[in-house]
Amino acid sequence: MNGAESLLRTAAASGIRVCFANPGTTELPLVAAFDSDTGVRPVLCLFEGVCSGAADGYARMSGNPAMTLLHLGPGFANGIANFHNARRARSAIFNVIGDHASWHLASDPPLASDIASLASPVSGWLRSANPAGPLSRDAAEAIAAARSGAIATLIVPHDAQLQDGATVEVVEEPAPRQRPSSAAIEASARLLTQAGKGALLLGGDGLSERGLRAAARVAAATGCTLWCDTFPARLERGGDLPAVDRVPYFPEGAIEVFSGLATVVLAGTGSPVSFFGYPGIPSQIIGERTETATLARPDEDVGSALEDLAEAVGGAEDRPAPAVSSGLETRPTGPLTPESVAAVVAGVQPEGAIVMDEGLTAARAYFSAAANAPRHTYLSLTGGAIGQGLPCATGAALACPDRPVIALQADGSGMYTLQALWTQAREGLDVTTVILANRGYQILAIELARTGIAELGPGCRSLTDFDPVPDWTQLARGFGVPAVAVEDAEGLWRELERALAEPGPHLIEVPIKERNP
Ligand SMILES: Cc1ncc(C[n+]2csc(CCOP(=O)(O)OP(=O)(O)O)c2C)c(N)n1
Repeated sequence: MNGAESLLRTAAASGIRVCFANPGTTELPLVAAFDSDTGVRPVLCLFEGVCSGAADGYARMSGNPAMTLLHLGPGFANGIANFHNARRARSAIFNVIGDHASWHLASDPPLASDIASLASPVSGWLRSANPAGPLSRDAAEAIAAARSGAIATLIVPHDAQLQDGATVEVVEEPAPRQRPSSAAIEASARLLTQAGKGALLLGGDGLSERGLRAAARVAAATGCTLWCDTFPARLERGGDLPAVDRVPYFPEGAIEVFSGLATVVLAGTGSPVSFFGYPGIPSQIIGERTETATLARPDEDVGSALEDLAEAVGGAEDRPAPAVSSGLETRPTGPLTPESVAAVVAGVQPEGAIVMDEGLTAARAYFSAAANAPRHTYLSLTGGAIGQGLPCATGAALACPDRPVIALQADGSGMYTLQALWTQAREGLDVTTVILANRGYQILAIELARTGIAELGPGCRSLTDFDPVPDWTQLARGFGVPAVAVEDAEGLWRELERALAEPGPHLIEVPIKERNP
């Protein structure tokens, strides 16, 4: 067995099942090793940003590390934006980057670059494998690091892949997550039971079913409100699950939420900060007069911490989900607006759906519209680097082949990584993409208005409007994905039901008229 095969067999022995790949000549021993039935399924993506985003979606939904195989520095660099999002999501990813043979590097061939410098900002663990081996040991250590919620990047020279007499390593089970100290639980209980309004701000595993049910017991006992990160990596929602609200995106709204609170307890997340710095507005959302405590950091056992907190405050049983009304029509007709589209998607989405929301401004009404939808999982853009939605939906569908995936996709962001549609078609994945086609960078128009530029001149328009308008139905068909465009809310309802009933990927283009502010 050569090094390449030992790496793949070590990955398979550690539970890795899928490798999102875009290889080149320096990875060919690894490509050849996929022929020897190692137990890892190779999935070709036609751009590295699809590999990284799909690995993120797969890791979020499977709870298992995803693997990627990428070509030298430039190949990895193409994937960095979605590795950035994955790092913010704390997704477990094992990257393998091929490199030139160690003896060849000194000649500085054209594709040589400083791979470690490119990879280090997004990698929690990084190593260049010793060409003399053993490669499987490096792989095992990388996978162990990934399992702890990191992006682990192993640079593998070509000669390391070819080394003979390699063996398979067994990766040690990761240590269980640390339980928060009793002091943290006591401090949190004290804050939420003292006078004044309190809130529990949840992230990470606090947004799992277990975390949410425990948080609801805390809320029932203390009267605190429940909030989650503005952009959660993974949130279980709907059905009989307790509802949480998202911290508003713009800092003014977020500051207003927290200014009325005497105490805030953080569980699985950090203290919220404004997405951007606006002159005169503080970076920190929670003001100095609000007392805060950290119940559990994201890397700790947040579920146990919330259960211990529920015990400590005497929370007897989980509070039933409060009836939330989005105020939207339940079966809208007529024009396609962010509100009518949100109501249709929330009304049609089936039990068990996974909803990837990179809908940006045009999806603004969806979160509240879906609060009472059947049980589902909500994924969002954790790191703000757009172009994550279509790949992440692709990875989620591979992780959960029995669940329908809906990608609520803004058109501008969708254009970054639309090659994901090809992988969806090739792998026959049940992803229904709803393109929210407002035909411009609407968020930039909103941000310009916030700076006082209400009327966009030709320069601003040329950088924010899409003219000519891309035709998503033709693009999707070109990648092998059946596609339609709809004209009204009834049409969207009908086509969404149809797409969800049929196996395989579909795309629905939804033109949305927005007036620029
Ligand atoms: C990788 C990356 N490049 C650029 C940006 C800046 N950016 C943020 S939103 C946006 C436009 C989004 O347009 P669209 O996806 O159509 O959503 P809309 O604003 O129209 O709702 C851009 C260019 C970014 N966040 N990330």
